[in-house]
Amino acid sequence: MQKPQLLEFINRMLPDSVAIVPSANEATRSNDTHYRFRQDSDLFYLTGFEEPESVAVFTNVKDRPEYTLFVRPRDPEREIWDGRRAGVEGAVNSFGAVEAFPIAELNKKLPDLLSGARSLYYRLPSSKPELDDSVLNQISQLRAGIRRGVAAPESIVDPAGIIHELRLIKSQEEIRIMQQAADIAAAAHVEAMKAVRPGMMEYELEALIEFNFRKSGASAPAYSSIVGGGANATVLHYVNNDDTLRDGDLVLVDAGAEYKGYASDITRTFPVNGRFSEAQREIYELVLETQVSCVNMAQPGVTMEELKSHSIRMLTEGMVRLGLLKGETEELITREKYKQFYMHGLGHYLGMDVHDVGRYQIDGQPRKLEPGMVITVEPGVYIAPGTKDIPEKYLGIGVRIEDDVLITEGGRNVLSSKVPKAIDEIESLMKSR
Ligand SMILES: [Mn+2]
Repeated sequence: MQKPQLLEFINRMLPDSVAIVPSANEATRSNDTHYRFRQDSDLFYLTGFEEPESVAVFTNVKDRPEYTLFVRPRDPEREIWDGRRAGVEGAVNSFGAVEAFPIAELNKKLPDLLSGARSLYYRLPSSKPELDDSVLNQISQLRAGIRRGVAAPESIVDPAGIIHELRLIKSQEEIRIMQQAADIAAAAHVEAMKAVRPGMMEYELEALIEFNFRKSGASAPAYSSIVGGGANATVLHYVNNDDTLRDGDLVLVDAGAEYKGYASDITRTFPVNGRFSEAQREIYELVLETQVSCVNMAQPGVTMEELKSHSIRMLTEGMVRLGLLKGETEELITREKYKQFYMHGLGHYLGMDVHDVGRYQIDGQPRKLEPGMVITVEPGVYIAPGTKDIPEKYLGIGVRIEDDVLITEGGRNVLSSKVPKAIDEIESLMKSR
């Protein structure tokens, strides 16, 4: 079966062009053991093919759209160790390639594939230096034959220009999968809220969340899960998760699942003992109001920049109100004083990659949101212990709230809405446990 996006990609290629898209490489974890293989998102998007040591070649030469896969051949001996391979037969029968060859034959076939192509789509450098060498070598050989009438590609174009724009706008099928990825993560966050107790370790909560991901069929967390209790929540990339969760502290959980190649990315912050303190409530309400306001603003025509500016304004006003910042809001914004407590962006594109591809600017201007884009909205306030000249009650509080938001014709659809974020909803869920 050929994916619809594969035909769309070939259609958008220049006439008389060839595209070469390689697989990801296996990554060593230590010595002779590997991380679980994850396919290159572009290749997976176009073909659905999930094996390493593969290369897809797309041709649009003389208006003949074709798709050839180079793959690891079947090998009963190796398959005992590493698992089943589709082989050249499977590449044709299950993945819609018009032709397929063993990967070892790629170099031999390159002259045929490239001859007659006026443009070559190839990302330089790719993940495979030896493939870069073969491709460039092949082009120089074709050029050497130009006087004999051989045609060599005149331009080498990064295929990401087409593929990443396609990936940015999600199809109905992709949206369906992303909703499932969000549902899986939302359910895991709910389980974490129900299970957390003072004295638990952060990694126990991490394990519970990731158990729920896998139990629901997710292939893995979409990124390293963050479970930060108390002041650990003020460390943005806290991933060790090896501290004790203490009575009276909040815990920040940033965890998303990868399902059928697509990511979810959800953050919730909730009290370890089930009740927000006054000070925690004040910071949390500020972040929540800002987050809800930004989510409600997200719709076609609005830019990520506008959403971010809106979050900066609301958070800065709130920081003044709470005594975290002193001075005029305008000036605090201009001088970026809010960055002491809100130092990251408001959100990002979400898709196969958790920080998904697609341009944020077009011709130097912020790009407008369009139906089919999925973004995250994730403002936060982080008050590091030891911060001077602020009310002491806020020290060590870190709050972030993050949802996955699909932009629709009429506005938006919050994919991650199945996990509560209002204080009374969180407290009543935690009370019922
Ligand atoms: Mn995120």
